[in-house]
Amino acid sequence: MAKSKFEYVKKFEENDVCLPNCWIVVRIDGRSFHRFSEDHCYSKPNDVRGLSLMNKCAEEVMQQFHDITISYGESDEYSFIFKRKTTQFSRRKSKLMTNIVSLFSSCFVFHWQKFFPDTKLQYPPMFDSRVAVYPALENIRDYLNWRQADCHINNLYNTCFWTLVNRGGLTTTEAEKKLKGTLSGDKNEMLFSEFGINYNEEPDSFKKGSVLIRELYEDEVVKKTKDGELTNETTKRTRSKVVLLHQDIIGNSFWKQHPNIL
Ligand SMILES: Nc1nc2c(ncn2[C@@H]2O[C@H](COP(=O)(O)OP(=O)(O)O)[C@@H](O)[C@H]2O)c(=O)[nH]1
Ligand SMILES: [Mg+2]
Repeated sequence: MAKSKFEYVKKFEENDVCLPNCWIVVRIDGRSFHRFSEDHCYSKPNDVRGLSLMNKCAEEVMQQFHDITISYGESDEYSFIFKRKTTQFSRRKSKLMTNIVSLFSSCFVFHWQKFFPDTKLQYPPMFDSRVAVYPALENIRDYLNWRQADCHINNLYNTCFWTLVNRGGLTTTEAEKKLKGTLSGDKNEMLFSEFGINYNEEPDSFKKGSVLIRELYEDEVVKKTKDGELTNETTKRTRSKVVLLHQDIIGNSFWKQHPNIL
């Protein structure tokens, strides 16, 4: 087809191909979810319905994009890690981040009612997304460590904060003041001595966040003839499914158990 004289405008587009041989991370994050969670009566500090909806959306993203080998979610964010050699969208950053964030957002709305049957969605939620590329195993491991450490720090703080408010009768300002400058040991101690809460016994889904990986399993299927007719013989087929875990990914044991993820 002949090119129009306007075609030159394409040259103004930026080249945004991600560096080769690097892990590509796409992280999405809810916009103003502090307000969104208030407006939709999320329970504090963790709303199981909200977290489960986030996990469902991430699972759908992984079902659509097979080169994502692991995803990690906490609060209103999710990180998706593409394998090093992915050629998805020719590794174009804008294609990767926009397709993932738009699929995630539409799934969030699409599945809302299943997870919040008694709460009307008040307005369309928004998510941002960004891309980072990591060249070394140490860096991508540290990226995931960073997010899981963030989950731990926030969850410990929020558990203390809401226990002081809901059970200790403090105002939010008083609770904030009481927690200012405390270390994690102080917070554990406060929960235990003042409220009899052993932080270690809190659910792993809150303490560790959510990890989605693919697990291989064998499936037996009936063999077909060349013409597509069923026979009496069966054959084994390896398939994969996305599984949800709430485990520590900072230590080495998870990675020893799943050596092919990164
Ligand atoms: N009550 C409640 N709030 C949540 C939950 N998950 C996320 N949030 C809120 O979402 C915010 C997410 O943090 P951040 O992205 O930094 O804030 P944002 O700019 O308001 O989206 C948290 O600070 C909480 O206020 C939840 O399970 N329960
Ligand atoms: Mg947010």
